[in-house]
Amino acid sequence: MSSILIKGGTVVNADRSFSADVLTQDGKIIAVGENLTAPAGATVVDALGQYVMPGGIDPHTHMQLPFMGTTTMDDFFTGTAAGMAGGTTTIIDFVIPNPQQNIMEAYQTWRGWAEKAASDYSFHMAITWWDESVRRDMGTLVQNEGVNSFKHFMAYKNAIMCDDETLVNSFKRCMELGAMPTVHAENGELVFLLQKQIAEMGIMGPEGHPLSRPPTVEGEAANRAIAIAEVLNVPIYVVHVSCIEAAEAIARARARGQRVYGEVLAGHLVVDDSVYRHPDFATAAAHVMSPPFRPKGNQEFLWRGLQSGNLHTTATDHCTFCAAQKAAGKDDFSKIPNGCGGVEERMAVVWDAGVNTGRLTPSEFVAVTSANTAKLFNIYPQKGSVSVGADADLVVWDPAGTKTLSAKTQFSKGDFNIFEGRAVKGIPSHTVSQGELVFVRGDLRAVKGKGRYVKRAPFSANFAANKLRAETLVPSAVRR
Ligand code: URQ
Ligand code: ZN
Ligand code: ZN
Repeated sequence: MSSILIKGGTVVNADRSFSADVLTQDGKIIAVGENLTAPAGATVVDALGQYVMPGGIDPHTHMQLPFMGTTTMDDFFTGTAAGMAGGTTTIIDFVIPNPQQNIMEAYQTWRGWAEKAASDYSFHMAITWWDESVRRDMGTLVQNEGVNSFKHFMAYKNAIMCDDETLVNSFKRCMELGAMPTVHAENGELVFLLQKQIAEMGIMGPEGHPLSRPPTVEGEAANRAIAIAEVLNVPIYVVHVSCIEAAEAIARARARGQRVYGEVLAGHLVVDDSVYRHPDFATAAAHVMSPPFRPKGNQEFLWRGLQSGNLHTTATDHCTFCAAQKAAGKDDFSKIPNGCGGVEERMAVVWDAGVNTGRLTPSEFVAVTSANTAKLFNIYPQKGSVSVGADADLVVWDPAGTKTLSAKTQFSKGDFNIFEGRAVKGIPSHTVSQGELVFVRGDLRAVKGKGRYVKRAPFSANFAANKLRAETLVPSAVRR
């Protein structure tokens, strides 16, 4: 294994930034400090005028996902390679069993697919149905396989949608296991009805997609999931918060002291719903994802959520379909495969629109692109920190570097870029994954199969308070 000395940079962690060199050896960070010397044979990276940050962690990707009758364009190799080109060195993807499919069988299938990954990866397990076997297997996944988070789609009726019975059973199981429940918060019954009503009005183009999923549909589901978590006294993580209604639901719950966490997609931070009114079907359809891009005003509210600490992580929901795949819905928007890319652009977009505008400090940038995800899914400081003993997953960030984001130059296998034409200032000059240089000023050196599965231990004391919770809920006067 090799050694890398990153000299002359400013180290930025979520808690502080300071001038220091960083030395890696055998895939780990072995020294962080002033005037370090390079051991014989070490590669030296000149980081003068640049930041040295923990490699990005994207908590929400779908590589090689079979969905809506097709499979995403990026597989676990091309998707993780694209991520490394953008400074992301770990992804948390999703195992999504079909309803009635044994979840251990689905888990093994996804583990097989991910063998080709170029960078480290982990999995949230989606709970798409319920019976005693699911309850049992959730325990096996937590205790034996290092899964500590379970996803619940409240949308996608007649496919992977959870009803309240499944939500309640699964959230309760998460509490027992010390695992984090997460939700895709859209009311799937309302979406199903609105899709039919909009079609009956003769609106079949992509402009119908956001009309069938108004912010209230997301706000209702967010409030419902948060209320279920509150009664069961389990934390909850809301993925791809896209609108004011959902962000406010989280802020209200947090103001009451409830442990609720929110994720924001880079796309939802800078793209608005005007994209659905583009005259070109392929362009409008390329932006069909759920929750949809929202009217102007929602984006600034999401930024305020990150700034205020009511929203915690940034992700991409990288789920790339090409124009031919999106054309499945050319006569019916509800048939357009839902999903957009972003794994490569997330960090540059959040830096350019977040740090360059003064919304975020460099440390806050590290928090929302890496450290907070590591903490919420219990892999900190192995990941998400430039510190001795941590994995040598790093990004050397050139704040003066510029780039125009485009499908023409992206490494992703998708044929569209939701950030097309966006000129950004602040880009990765070097990415280090497992102590190896995998990206150097445009030269991507991803190696298929180099990625490792990252186990995530369950939490413990946090969730054992349920007994206390029951006692505080039942006033002493009626307790026997
Ligand atoms: O809903 C998700 O997160 C998956 C199916 C990706 N597609 C999407 O539109 N967000
Ligand atoms: Zn989703
Ligand atoms: Zn997703």
